[in-house]
Amino acid sequence: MVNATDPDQGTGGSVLFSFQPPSSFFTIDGARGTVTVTKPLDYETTSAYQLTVNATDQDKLRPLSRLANLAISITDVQDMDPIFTNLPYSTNIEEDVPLVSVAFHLYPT
Ligand SMILES: [Ca+2]
Ligand SMILES: [Ca+2]
Repeated sequence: MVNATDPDQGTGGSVLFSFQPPSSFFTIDGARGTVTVTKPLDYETTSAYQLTVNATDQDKLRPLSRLANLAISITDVQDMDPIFTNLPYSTNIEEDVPLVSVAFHLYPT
């Protein structure tokens, strides 16, 4: 939630928020300043967002505005499966190898 005050009286003291430019992942409630997620977030794709909030008063003749930065960091959650690399795997084994011989080894990285 972002917050702004404007000491002017009437519409010149009434503030509306917007993102500048608009974000495709977040919206801001113009009157309350509440920032909401509108699209699924993915830490593996984007781990942080830099947004610019514009606060504009509602004076009809000479609206005044100011900008502020909003930094949003995404926290990683455990949502990825392990990935095999260097696929496909194959090996040759002679038919008369002793039992318990190592046939193949996979390395976890
Ligand atoms: Ca004002
Ligand atoms: Ca993750």
